[in-house]
Amino acid sequence: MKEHTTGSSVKLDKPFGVDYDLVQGIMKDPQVHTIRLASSMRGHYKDAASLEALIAQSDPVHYEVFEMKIPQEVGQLQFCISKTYPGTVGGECFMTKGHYHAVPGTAEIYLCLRGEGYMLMKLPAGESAYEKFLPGRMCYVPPFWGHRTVNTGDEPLISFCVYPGEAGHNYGDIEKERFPLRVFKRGGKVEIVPAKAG
Ligand code: PAN
Ligand code: ZN
Repeated sequence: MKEHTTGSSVKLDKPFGVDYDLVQGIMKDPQVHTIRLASSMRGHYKDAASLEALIAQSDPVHYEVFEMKIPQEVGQLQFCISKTYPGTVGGECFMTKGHYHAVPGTAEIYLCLRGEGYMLMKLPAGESAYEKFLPGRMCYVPPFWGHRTVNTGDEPLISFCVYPGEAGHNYGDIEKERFPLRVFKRGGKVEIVPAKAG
């Protein structure tokens, strides 16, 4: 992962505005810009050998997140642009790592601006769900549901996300449990399959 803090001097204790480039799917002056490469996705794809080949070849960007440094406090709202690139690893579509919120009873809204794909979701007890991402479609992730974005298209999948200030992120639990569903694209056909069968 590459993460850097930009020089944005916006003060967050007073009302402020943020500019977006909705064509490129970027926040123009973010305070935090996170870039996750293929090499930060080890352990997430079914075909580990294909991932290693991709890392050796070019280690492409999987996704980027653009954020402001909103205090992690009750009453605040976190928001970001999440941009997942197109591509596959052994036929499995590029995706985000996925997480639960560290404060698990906090929901999230994803409004899809561009691209297409799915939000994969799961509860700690194992129940899973998915929602289609298309421009103009919003996905509501209820409290307690882990969530991961998957790009099934040929262009970046871009969403604007909003969630409670205190939510935080818990990557460890879902990494151990694994998502019950995987999304593949072979010969242009998208398939959502149980992870065991994938
Ligand atoms: C999003 C995600 C973003 C990147 O802002 O953080 O899509 O995915 P990972 O955090 O799983 O790497 C969000 O759900 N925030 O809570
Ligand atoms: Zn989240």
